[in-house]
Amino acid sequence: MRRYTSTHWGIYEVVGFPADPRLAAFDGDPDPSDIGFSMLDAVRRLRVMRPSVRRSCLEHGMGAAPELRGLEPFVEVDWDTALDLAAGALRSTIADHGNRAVFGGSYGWGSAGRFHHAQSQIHRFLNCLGGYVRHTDSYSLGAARVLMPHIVAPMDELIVEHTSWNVMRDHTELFVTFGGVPRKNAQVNPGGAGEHLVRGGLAAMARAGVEFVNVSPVRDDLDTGAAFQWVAIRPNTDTAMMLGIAHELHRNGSHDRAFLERYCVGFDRFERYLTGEDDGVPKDAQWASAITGVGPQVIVDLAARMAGKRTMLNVAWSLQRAHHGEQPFWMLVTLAAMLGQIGLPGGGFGVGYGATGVMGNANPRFSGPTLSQGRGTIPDFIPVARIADLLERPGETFSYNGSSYQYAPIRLIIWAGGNPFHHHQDLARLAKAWRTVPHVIVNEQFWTANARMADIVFPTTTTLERDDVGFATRERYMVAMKKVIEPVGEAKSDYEIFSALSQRLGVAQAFTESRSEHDWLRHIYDDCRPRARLAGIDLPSFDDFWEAGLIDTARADQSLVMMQQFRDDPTANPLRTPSGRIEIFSERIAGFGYDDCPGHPKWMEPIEWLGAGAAQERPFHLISDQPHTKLHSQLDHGSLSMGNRIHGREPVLMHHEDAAALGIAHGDIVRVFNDRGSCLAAAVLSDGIGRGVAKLSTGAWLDPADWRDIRDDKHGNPNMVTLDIGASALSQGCIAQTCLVAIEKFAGDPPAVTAHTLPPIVERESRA
Ligand SMILES: Nc1nc2c(c(=O)[nH]1)N[C@H]1C(S)=C(S)[C@@H](COP(=O)(O)OP(=O)(O)OC[C@H]3O[C@@H](n4cnc5c(=O)[nH]c(N)nc54)[C@H](O)[C@@H]3O)O[C@H]1N2
Ligand SMILES: Nc1nc2c(c(=O)[nH]1)N[C@H]1C(S)=C(S)[C@@H](COP(=O)(O)OP(=O)(O)OC[C@H]3O[C@@H](n4cnc5c(=O)[nH]c(N)nc54)[C@H](O)[C@@H]3O)O[C@H]1N2
Ligand SMILES: [Mo]
Repeated sequence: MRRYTSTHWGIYEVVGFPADPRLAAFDGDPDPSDIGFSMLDAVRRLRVMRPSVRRSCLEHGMGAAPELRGLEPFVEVDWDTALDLAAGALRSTIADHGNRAVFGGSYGWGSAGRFHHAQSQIHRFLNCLGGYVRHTDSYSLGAARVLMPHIVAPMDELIVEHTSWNVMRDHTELFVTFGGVPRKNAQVNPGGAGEHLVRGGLAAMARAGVEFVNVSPVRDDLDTGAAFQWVAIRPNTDTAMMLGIAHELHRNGSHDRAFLERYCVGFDRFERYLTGEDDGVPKDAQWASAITGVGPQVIVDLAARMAGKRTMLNVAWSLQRAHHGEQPFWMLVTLAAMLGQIGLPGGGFGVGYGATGVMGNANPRFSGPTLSQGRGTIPDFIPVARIADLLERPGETFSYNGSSYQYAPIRLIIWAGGNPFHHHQDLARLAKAWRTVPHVIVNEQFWTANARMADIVFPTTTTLERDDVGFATRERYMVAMKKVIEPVGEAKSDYEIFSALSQRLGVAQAFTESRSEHDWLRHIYDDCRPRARLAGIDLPSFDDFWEAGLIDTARADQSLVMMQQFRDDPTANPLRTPSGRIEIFSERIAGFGYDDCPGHPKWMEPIEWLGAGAAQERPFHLISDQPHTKLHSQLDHGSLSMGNRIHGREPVLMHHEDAAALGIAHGDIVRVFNDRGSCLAAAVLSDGIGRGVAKLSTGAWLDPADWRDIRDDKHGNPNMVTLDIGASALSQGCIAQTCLVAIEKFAGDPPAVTAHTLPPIVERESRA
């Protein structure tokens, strides 16, 4: 009987179990990801071995000297001691300050299994205690998640309804993407990638003669296996380029008036802006060229080709992780509406082909097994990327999606399955705010910066150390995820940890419902069988599933065309927007009165960009994209990720002429900096990146030169320099891609990289 495990980056077969377990590619996957092969070599290194408590908390009581977080040794204790301390801090915080004082947002991409899903576990636990301050939206799609339901459809709906690869192969003639179709990103899918289709999908389209155009500061984020046109755009200016194309279509009368009338509202209002009737500035190709750095003729040509061909437009999610990040998404939909091909096979738009694996995948859709998170009574929340504001500004008001809210006064942070010292922007600011909160409790597997900045660290098992069920909608396979190795050290699962805490806090029954881990796996599996049946899938009994190891839900002849039903009959199948149609002008958004997100798509200068005056002192626009060798900061110390390092540092991609002007050679260590902070990285030179652009992938574990004043990183963590403000008052989304920096060659001997070392730990044995 074959044995499998499943991860966000794919399914792997476990061979050699139990004597010498190894992970092998799953033979049902046409393009397996290499990321998984470093799981076993990384799993025993840098682990949190035993429950660990920051020294002051043990010596002087919980809450002592929070300003010393990250500076003091950890003292290993037994499970009961650590659990009692954590339960005590939760109990007294809630008793004295209420559940509003507990931040359990706990964002992040913890492991893929559906039961040991850290977010579900922690939210369920905190809801059993009465509630907590939660987060909404994601770092991934902060601006788009808020915008898109107003103007077309919720992102979650669009994501799983993308026109499938086979349809694009047969019908698309021109595929124009803003930000590539990065296959490196399509390795990953939240909850599990079953079938990696992006490489094959792109290659089949190229073989069928589809023309590709990649509008991106980086050439190689598209790989079709054939030649394509690269348009090196200035970062964060895509809205202007799309406006230039729209203006050209309009000038020639080649926009589809019938489509705009039947399926959209508000084109007339937008038209006044486009033509300059509103503000005296026609948004023509010349105008767009001055902003984007793309030649006017390129824009004019592209407009003509789009109008004459079956055209699919696409945007990378990164475009909306930027200041005014709503605008490129809104403008993309507007441009597609002007072309009038939405709902036709191979035409229309995509919002993120390649951002993860699922877009374009037509396997059956149903929600798989899930653990109920329950319900608390605390209404407070933050848009996820407003964490530093929350900690710095209790009681202050923030705007979000048409309303005003207040930041709750947080006194306890509890985190499982995410790493804010990886994911958040302007980490110097976050670290300062973090050191003012009385209590921080973290479940972690590895000694990441998030673990180091905690008071109590509970050692947590990895996927490889427990049984689970894997499934993600449209990803084809339901996987019996079987334990591969015994827990490392004294690690326990999040479920066991929260069960033990709930026991101490008097809510064990509510949290566990008296179920063991295996009772739960069976329960959540059985619970999803009726939903699967509605999607035409007859799942076998749990025992048969567990025995088989894997279920294939694929059906023959699967294909999808996004928004086809709406096109066929917009009256019978209206959109869930206020008008039931595509909103090129949104009365609702206009009514919110936000200057930074008006009623129709509009070019507004980002706070930092290459067109701004500040670009003279900080001449590079830094793109911090997703790493191809890992998922965020996970497996940073694995062999795949380490193999990509130069002198131990993360590579930063620069144009060779920019580097030459600064006396920087390939492989040199450089300092990337601005007034927020700095990091060291290793220069990699190329002609496949725009002038004035630098690209430093995320994921290098934070490695401060000085933990007392976290400002300068030695390893290549771009969030030392990124900017921490909201995309707009509408969404408050993360704007990691809006960031100017200076770069210089590092003079002298670079400091040693220490990211992958343990913090000072007083071992339990040595104390006994
Ligand atoms: N500059 C910049 N910053 C960015 C981005 C960017 O483009 N540029 N992208 C942003 C985006 S889109 C995202 S989604 C975020 C991602 O940010 P995160 O999701 O926070 O990053 P990860 O490194 O995946 O963190 C997951 C953590 O959970 C731990 N973990 C894994 N499994 C388990 C488990 O079962 N239990 C527990 N308790 N822990 C577990 C891992 O060890 C790891 O430390 O980063 C954001 N940050
Ligand atoms: N291997 C791997 N895959 C991942 C992840 C990972 O950590 N590792 N993370 C996953 C997650 S959580 C998410 S949210 C998705 C994110 O998916 P995306 O947001 O799409 O990913 P990025 O890699 O940040 O950016 C994609 C491309 O956009 C380009 N780009 C950046 N700024 C601009 C711009 O202003 N204009 C244009 N035209 N292009 C621009 C960059 O050159 C980059 O190559 O990836 C997912 N996939
Ligand atoms: Mo993300």
